[in-house]
Amino acid sequence: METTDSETTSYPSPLTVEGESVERGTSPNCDSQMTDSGLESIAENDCPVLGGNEVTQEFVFAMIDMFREGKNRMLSESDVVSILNRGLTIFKNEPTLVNVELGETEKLTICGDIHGQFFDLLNIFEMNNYPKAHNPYLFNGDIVDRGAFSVECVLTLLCFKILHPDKFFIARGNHECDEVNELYGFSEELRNKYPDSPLLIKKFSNLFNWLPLAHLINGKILVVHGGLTGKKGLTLERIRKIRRGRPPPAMGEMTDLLWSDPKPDAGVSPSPRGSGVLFGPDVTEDFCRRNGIELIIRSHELQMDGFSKTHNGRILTVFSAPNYCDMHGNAGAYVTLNGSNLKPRPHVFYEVDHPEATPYIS
Ligand SMILES: [Mn+2]
Repeated sequence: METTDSETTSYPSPLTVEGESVERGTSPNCDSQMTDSGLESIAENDCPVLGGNEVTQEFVFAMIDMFREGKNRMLSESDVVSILNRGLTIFKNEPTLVNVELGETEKLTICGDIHGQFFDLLNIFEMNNYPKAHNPYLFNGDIVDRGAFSVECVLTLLCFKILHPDKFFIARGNHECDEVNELYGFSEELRNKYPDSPLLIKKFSNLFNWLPLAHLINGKILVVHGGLTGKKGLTLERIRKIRRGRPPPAMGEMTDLLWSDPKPDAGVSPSPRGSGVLFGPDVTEDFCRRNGIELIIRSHELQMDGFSKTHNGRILTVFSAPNYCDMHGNAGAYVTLNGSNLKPRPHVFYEVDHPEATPYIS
């Protein structure tokens, strides 16, 4: 297996997408006037304003550019609520297990944990191109917590979901949950960035409750944040029937999908994480055989090389937060798949600089 990205990488301006450019504003402050056209206000101010307008590519790239400057400037609370409402409508219409059908020539990029590392997220887009209808992505959970830029990460990914609802996918991770966010940073970051909006965390947590739990690529590859369950006889049908719109309960299949990890020896045992289980290669083999699954792609665990294969090649773990928490020295990886052969190809990358900001390490 190839372990490094040998493709030619290019580093386009964040404001340029395939020849379309977005006007930069010049005003250094955020006291923007709402105008009838969102685009006008983007051009007039450095702070993009959505107002009641549609989320457009111009808006999204102006927002990314504002975030990239790293001066902690934020969208207005009402624009965040508007993005959350639009995202919620889309996710409520998606099933618990989303079918992704890749055509012969279509490529899909799968990313693992991002954990608030916004500048590393942008680096992925610069290496692998920004999300577009013909450049679909699947983010496999744990977008928020730990890193200092979770708000930037989650808003960026939600905007791409709104732009390309059928070609951009987000799965729930164990960190897309308000109880976990209270312990690992996202809630605190939100309080710091929106001190006058104490109810925003509830809006985020409601959206998180509706994120799909898993994706099925061409019927052959299951993508899930954590892993399999300790209960016998798990089927795709049972995953499809898991009720969402709620936080993961203390135990059960929903919780296992988000929290479990593979282990080298056979059988199922309690997880040291306190949630989910550890499952052996026999559990994986049995699940794959009974459900016609060739490969499980999951995330959830730090990988020093960004990815690893285990369980006789049936499990591929991908982790996309390089130098996790600014201290682990690990590489990150993302995986690309082509519809013609569904062979996963890992691309390894390293951390980039980010503005001074301390990760949330409890
Ligand atoms: Mn996780």
